[in-house]
Amino acid sequence: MDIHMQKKQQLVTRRTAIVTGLSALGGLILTGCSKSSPPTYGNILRMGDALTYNAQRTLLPGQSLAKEYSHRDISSFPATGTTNPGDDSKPYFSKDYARYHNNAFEDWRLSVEGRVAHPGSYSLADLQKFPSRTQITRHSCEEGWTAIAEWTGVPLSRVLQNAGILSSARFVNFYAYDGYIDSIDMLDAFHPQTILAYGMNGGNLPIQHGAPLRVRVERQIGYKSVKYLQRIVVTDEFVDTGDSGWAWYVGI
Ligand SMILES: Nc1nc2c(c(=O)[nH]1)N[C@H]1C(S)=C(S)[C@@H](COP(=O)(O)O)O[C@H]1N2
Ligand SMILES: [Mo]
Repeated sequence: MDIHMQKKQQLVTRRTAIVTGLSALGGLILTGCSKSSPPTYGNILRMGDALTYNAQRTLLPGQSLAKEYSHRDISSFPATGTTNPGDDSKPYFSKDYARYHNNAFEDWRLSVEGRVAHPGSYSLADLQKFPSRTQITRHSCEEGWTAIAEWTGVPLSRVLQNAGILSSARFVNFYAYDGYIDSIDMLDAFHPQTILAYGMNGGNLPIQHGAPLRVRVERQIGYKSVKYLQRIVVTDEFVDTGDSGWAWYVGI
């Protein structure tokens, strides 16, 4: 079963649990949620959800860092969900990805679009020209395992600033070659440990971990760290990306 099927199956049970929980609270009405609010399902709306980049900017310097580890803490690291979008025996097969893969990602480019003054695309070499950040962090998967690795990449904030992010921006959506989509708010997007990673444990990012580029969102659970990045779209509206039965905000 592929990750999307797994997500769908699990979300049915989760949604039932959530709705049951909400009814127990006394008939909260879910349909009151507007399209531009993320599905927090009756939790208090976090500040980051409601404010624009402009408003969030003053909060950015005060953000706490996820714990960083040392080299001797690095562990074995399972690969989950999609492990190679270039595998034509899989339902998530991407012809484009297979082509880039066969060409060592030489002509691969990351597209940055939406609420930015200068939409454009970046090759791996372009991204590697920005100052890099390396961090050893613990990944927590919702399936119950954790693992520690070293990640190297460009802070997402650098790329967004380079693209001229508009002050009305509120969310950053990630689109991957296997059809996977997820999004974060500006507090996470500009968090110093949120990086577009092209390196893992001192080498290139391996295929099974999202080559050539994945996100690392270190204060959120594993499924926010989208692998096989294709497009980044900045929006001023919350876009329901379809897996809405899963908690959108999953801080750890
Ligand atoms: N494109 C894409 N990104 C993804 C996934 C996926 O299936 N496809 N799985 C997510 C989940 S549930 C986890 S736990 C991590 C797994 O990363 P890993 O395979 O490097 O361990 O990637 C996340 N990002
Ligand atoms: Mo996961």
